[in-house]
Amino acid sequence: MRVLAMAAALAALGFGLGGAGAARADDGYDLWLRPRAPAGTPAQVARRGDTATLRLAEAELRRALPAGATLPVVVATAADPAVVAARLPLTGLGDEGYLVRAATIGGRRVMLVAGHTDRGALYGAFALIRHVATGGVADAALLRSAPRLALRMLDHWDNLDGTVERGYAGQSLWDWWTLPDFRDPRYTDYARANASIGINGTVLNNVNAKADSLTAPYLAKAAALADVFRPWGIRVYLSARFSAPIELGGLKTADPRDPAVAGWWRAKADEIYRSIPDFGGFLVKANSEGQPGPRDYGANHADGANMLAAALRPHGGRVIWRAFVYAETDPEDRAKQAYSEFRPLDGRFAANVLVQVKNGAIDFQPREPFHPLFGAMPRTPMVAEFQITKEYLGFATHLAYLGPLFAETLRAQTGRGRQDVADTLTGMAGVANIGRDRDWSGSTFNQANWYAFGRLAWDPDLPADRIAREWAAQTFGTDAQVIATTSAMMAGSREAVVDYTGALGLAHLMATGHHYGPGPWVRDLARPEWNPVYYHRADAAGIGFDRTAAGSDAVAQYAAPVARALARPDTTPERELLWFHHVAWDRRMADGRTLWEDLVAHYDRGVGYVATMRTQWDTLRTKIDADRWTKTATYLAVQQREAQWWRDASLAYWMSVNHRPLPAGVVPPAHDLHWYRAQSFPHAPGNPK
Ligand code: GCW
Repeated sequence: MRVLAMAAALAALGFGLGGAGAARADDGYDLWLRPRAPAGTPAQVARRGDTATLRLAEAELRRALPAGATLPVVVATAADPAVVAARLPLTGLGDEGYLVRAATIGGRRVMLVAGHTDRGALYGAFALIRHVATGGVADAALLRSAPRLALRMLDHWDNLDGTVERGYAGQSLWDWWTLPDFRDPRYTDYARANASIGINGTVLNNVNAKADSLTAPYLAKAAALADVFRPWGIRVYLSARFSAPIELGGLKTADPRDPAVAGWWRAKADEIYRSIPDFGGFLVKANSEGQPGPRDYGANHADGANMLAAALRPHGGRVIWRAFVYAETDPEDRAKQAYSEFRPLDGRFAANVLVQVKNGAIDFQPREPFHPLFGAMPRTPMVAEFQITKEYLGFATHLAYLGPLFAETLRAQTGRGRQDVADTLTGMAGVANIGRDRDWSGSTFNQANWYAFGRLAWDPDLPADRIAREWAAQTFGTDAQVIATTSAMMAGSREAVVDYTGALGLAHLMATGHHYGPGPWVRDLARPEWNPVYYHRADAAGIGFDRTAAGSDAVAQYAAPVARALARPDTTPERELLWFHHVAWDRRMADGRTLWEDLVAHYDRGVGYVATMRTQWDTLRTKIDADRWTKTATYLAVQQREAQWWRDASLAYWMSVNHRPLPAGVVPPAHDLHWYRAQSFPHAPGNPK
């Protein structure tokens, strides 16, 4: 007891933190914000101006910067007379950008942390902290940056009963029951973590929304959270259920063209802004997977979005309308449906509507080609939606660093001039991987996905491996071996998941409902596009979905240069081959092997990568605190078992279809296909009924 208390006291004082060596117990709560100034004389930090946000910036710097390591630091906004007098290059920073550099302010040489707004200064403070925590020399700091994307949002799929759809990090962080009275300090810690990576918006509730979240008691709860988040530069948004005028307002219809419906939403918006003056707006999932929407009344998505937008416009709010639509009545290739429905509406949306498009055309698979809507709606502000929570990449247990996945989409060339996907965006939304687990995200390495999402939303050109190293230094300390090893593990970890779940452009091969584990054999679900066999189309001769002109012609949705390349198997990247083409098992691949041999090799490579990560992690045993080391080691063992399961089950199934032997030397699956098909997981997490 005594020893523990002593250790805790020392930890509280900041001993042993942020540096190499000396590992201490750590439950991961501090995320990447661990570096803390050693006890003793605090760094000199002053503030010019007095807003809640500037005070936070000052406190963060004081907390993190080691004394004497820097010039005295001054936090200020650009309009401060002393900053104006210094004539610094502050133009072009916009509302949220920052400049951090040595300057003479009021006759003193200082490290200035400035922005046009106090939010910019706060981001500058976090940038300086990051600079120092990743080994940068404080006095040499010359940091200047403004976010490329205006909206950098987390979408929580949190339900009012505390469950989280596709959440694997425990219950919802929002304790709706004790709100608005109790403002759990975790809400502040959440906002602080988000501000440190530039997140400026959060959607509190699931897109599969209940109308209740728009009732007065729930609005009061949302308002309490908004109060906590505001000084950190974060606005609150709510998912709105389109049929709320019926459920809450007693109207007979939710038809967006009905004046009574529009009036109900106007009054609702007025009510919301009375308690949340900076409310961000509504996120809407309409006419998708059973959610109500304008199509129920013969109206289109623009009619629905514009009606809500009109209610929010007087208050400066926005509608974020999701393009994730596919209808059971539509026999068209699911990958084509969002484009077919939304592309003709370009130019028809009100100015305060943004269309939110998933990174790929199906659904957050381990790999998807970029969504053809990016670049195809030049008159509509677009938000790219990514899934940070790992619904299809191993839940919380698998180590899969998603920086490369995000970057792959953001930097995909749209085929329109030199434009990449990031160039087409106004915002990025990430489906949060945050819950009430002590470590927030279900594992230490999952925290890196939250971190990478924020960093890329700020600057989509940041290299994913640089983000990984930056995260590792702040999370584990600046020991070179730790950074090199963890970032090497992370680098190929997402590709490993692709390899062991289905490479070469395969997708949607998972088991039903909970989406845990393999189910490539599934063919009995009511809607064709819910079945894995719909996606892989494997038979004795070949495998893959023909999306060329001879098939569904989804390739025609891309700009001409991209469409031309994707029209032929030999000019399609092999990693996307089976997404666009149905090809023979015997097809020769670039490396000379047949497609079947190549696919088998990918499965083995994926499993092998996990085995290597375990060995790499073992080398860090003495360098990382026991808590985080042991949990990660255990999860890696789970991942290896499950990667093997994915590989074995998939191979057993493919062999039952193609009747081909495994290439020489390849280890056969441990069980027969029947065994894999018989596995059932009735209580797998993240799948609330
Ligand atoms: O990926 C699917 C998920 C659903 C989710 C839906 C969506 C919120 O399996 O759980 O519902 O996407 O994005 O709307």
